[in-house]
This record gives sequence, C-alpha cells and structure tokens, in this order.
Amino acid sequence: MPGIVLIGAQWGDEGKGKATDLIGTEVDYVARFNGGNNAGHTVVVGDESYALHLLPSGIISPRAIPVIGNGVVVDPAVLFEEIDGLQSRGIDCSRLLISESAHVIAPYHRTIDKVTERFAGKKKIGTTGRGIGPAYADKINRVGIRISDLFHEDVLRDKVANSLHQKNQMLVKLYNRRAIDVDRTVDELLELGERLRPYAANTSLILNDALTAGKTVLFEGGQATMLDIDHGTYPFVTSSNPTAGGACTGTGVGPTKINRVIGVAKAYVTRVGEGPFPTELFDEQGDWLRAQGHEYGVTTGRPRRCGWFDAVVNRYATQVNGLTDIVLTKLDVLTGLEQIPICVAYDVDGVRYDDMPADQVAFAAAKPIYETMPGWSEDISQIHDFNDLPATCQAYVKRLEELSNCRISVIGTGPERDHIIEIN
Ligand code: 2SA
Ligand code: GDP
Ligand code: MG
Repeated sequence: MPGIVLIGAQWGDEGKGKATDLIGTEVDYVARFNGGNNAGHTVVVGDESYALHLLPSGIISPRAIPVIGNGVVVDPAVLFEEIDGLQSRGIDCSRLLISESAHVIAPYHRTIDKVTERFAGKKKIGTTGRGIGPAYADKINRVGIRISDLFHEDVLRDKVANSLHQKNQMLVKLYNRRAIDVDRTVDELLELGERLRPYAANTSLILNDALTAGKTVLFEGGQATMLDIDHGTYPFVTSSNPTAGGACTGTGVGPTKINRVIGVAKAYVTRVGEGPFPTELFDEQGDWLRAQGHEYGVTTGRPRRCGWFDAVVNRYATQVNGLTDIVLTKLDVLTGLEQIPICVAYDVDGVRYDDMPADQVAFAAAKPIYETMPGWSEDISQIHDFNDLPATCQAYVKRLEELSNCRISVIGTGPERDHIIEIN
C-alpha cells in the first residue's frame, strides 16, 4: 500500500491531523501538498495535545519523515516558531524536508491578505489572514518567491523589488497604507533562508525514489474538498487544491503511484469563514454541537459554524476525490441526541438535487431535505468493536456509508489516539 492520500471531505477540521497521525505510525513519509499555516491540526497523544499549522502531522511519529511539498506555501518565520515549539517539547524536527520549489509567504502577503479582507466589507472571504491567497496569487502570476530563491541574494532582491513595485502602489494609493521597504524585506528573508537551507531538498525525487523502493508515503491534505479553489464553494474557498489531485501536483508524484484515497468526514459538519452552508444550524442545537465538539478554529480561535451531516457533500467528495474509504470522526459528539437529521438531498427553488449543483447561485439557494434517524445515549468512547456500538448508532453509520457511496473503514469515538473503531 505505498501511496495513500488523506483529505478532508467537508469544509475542514474533520480530524485529519488525528487520522494522519494514526496512519503515520506505519508509514515512511508524510507529505503535505497544499495550503500553508492556515491549516490547524490537533493531535492528542496521551496527556499531550499538539496544534500543528504548517508541519505535517507525521512529525509527531518518530518513524515517519515529514515532507513539505512544492504545492505548500511556507511562511519561514512561522515554520521556525513551530519547530522551536515542538523541539522544546522533545519532538525531533531534524528529519523535516522542504521542497525547494515551494513558494514563500513573505511579510507583504500577510499585509495584503489582512488589508484586502478589511476593505472587502460584506464581500470578505473570512480568510485566516495568514497571507495564503496573496502568496498563491503571486505564484500563479509568476512573480512568486520559491524556497530556492532564498539562497540567491541577487535573484531574491530582484524578485522582491519587482513584486513590491506593484504592491506598494496598491497599498499606498488604494488602501492608504505605508509602502513596504524592499531592503528590509530581503534582509529578513535572507536570514530566514539561511536557517531553512538544511531542510531544503528535491522532494519530488526523494518521494518518487521512496515509492519505487516500495516505501509508504502518506499525502496529507490541508483544508478540504469544499474549500478547493476548483471544486469548492468558489469564491468562498482557499487558494489551493486540497482535493486528491492536489497530492500529485503538490508533490511531483504521478497518479499511478496512488493506491488509496481516504476522505475524513465528521459525523456532522462545521465550517469557518464565510460562504454557503446548507445544513447550518442557527439555533441552540448549533450551539450544542459547538460546545460538545469544541468547535473553535485551531489557527484563529474562531467559533466554527455547525450543522447536520450533509450526504450531498459527502457523495460529492467521493466523486471528486475518487475516495476508496472514509474515516468518520466525532461520532461521540452526537451521543445524547434523541433524533439525528441527515441531509440526503437539496431543494433548489422547488427542484430536487441529489448531486452537488455546479452553479454556485443554485448551491447558495439549496435547502436541505432531511431524513431523521434515532440517536443513542450510551458513552461510546471506550468501544473498539463496531458490533458493540448501540444498534441505533450502528444504523446511523451504515446509513451515512450508503448515502456517501463509500465504505467507512474507521470511526472516531473521542479525541485521543486510541479512541477509534476499525471496521474490516
Ligand atoms: P485562507 O486563509 O485564504 O485559506 O482562507 C480561505 C477560506 O478557507 C478557510 N480555511 C479553513 N477552514 C477550516 N479550517 C482551517 N484551518 C483552521 C483550523 C482555521 C482556523 O484548523 O481550525 O483556525 O480558523 C482553514 N484554513 C482556511 C477559511 O476559513 C476561509 O473560508
Ligand atoms: P483537522 O484540521 O482536520 O486536522 O482537524 P482539527 O484538528 O482542526 O479539528 C478536529 C478536532 O477534533 C481536534 O480537536 C481533534 O482532537 C478532535 N477529534 C478528532 N477526532 C475526534 C473524535 O473522533 N472525537 C472527538 N470528540 N474529537 C475528535
Ligand atoms: Mg483544522
């Protein structure tokens, strides 16, 4: 089983960090392929809880080699903060490899992210403010800075000057902000680059060699399917491809090397930031889910919007990612509910949609069509065999599986490593 892709099936925060960490103990490499420090993964090991943003979750497993692929945008200052934080807690980060082709989030990307969101008013995306969108925009515009540019002062100075020429005009004239100084920015990036140099590598070559040698690589997605720049709820998306195809472009590994695609889905749904969310609950049931599931952003601390499981979203995730199996997390959070609604289809202006509408105007108007299942009240966190779950809980899982068009192979029953049920 050499190439495994693990992605979010909904709007993020499904528990990918924990799922990666679990599989990571058996793999040789864990490679991130998209996004940057907008991600927030919580991994709980015993009494210790680790909040990771940029580093792959595999960093916690002593065996796996963590890799930051070319599709990731790297804020070097944040990277070192995270490395220092983990090293001080005894986690060895020296094995980390960073693609020389990954793009850099420069300080001006953060400034532009914040300023454009502030001035967007009602049209804001609700970004994490980490400079993700502006860094990817520069990459696509062919004025971005790659990790390898940090090792060539002349090239770097030229690129930063070129990039800031336009951006400073915008900042000063449009947003009434101070111009950003080229020399100061270059000095800062050069210093960070020096510290980064030992980690920089030709990661596409390394990963391909590893796969050819029969080693196992886990490709870890940040964010999720519905936040994908192509397949998500555009424009309320992140600026990368968190879907399974991104694993190939974001690491330089071909699709023939991928054997398994795991989608992580919560037993309900959450979303942070703006944008449509058909099953969102605005009443006390939404507050209850948020409280039970501790639904607050790992990166920004923002309260997450909460709603019932949306099977249309999951079927869509199965489709666009080619899922082979689903890890269903946070089933324990639903314990205590008498009835659990599941969204099985949408009603858009009187028309039933069983599949995700591609038209975002239709999606924004989608009203959930619910089916309701009986809940359970027993604590399920100590159960390790599917057949020991309450009958109504088993029926709920089986129904989600059927509606998602994909097998559920693992169930999360609590935040800790051993709070899982594997289904054969
Ligand atoms: P950005 O910053 O440009 O990527 O924001 C664009 C949209 O993508 C959403 N987004 C996220 N959604 C869920 N979780 C994310 N990571 C953090 C977490 C979020 C946090 O794990 O909790 O702490 O707030 C994440 N990152 C980006 C974002 O909300 C925008 O809708
Ligand atoms: P990610 O972005 O997909 O990695 O998810 P986050 O770490 O942002 O959010 C998921 C949260 O759910 C974390 O706090 C995890 O510790 C927690 N978690 C993961 N799986 C389970 C589970 O099965 N049950 C419960 N109660 N919590 C879980
Ligand atoms: Mg998260």
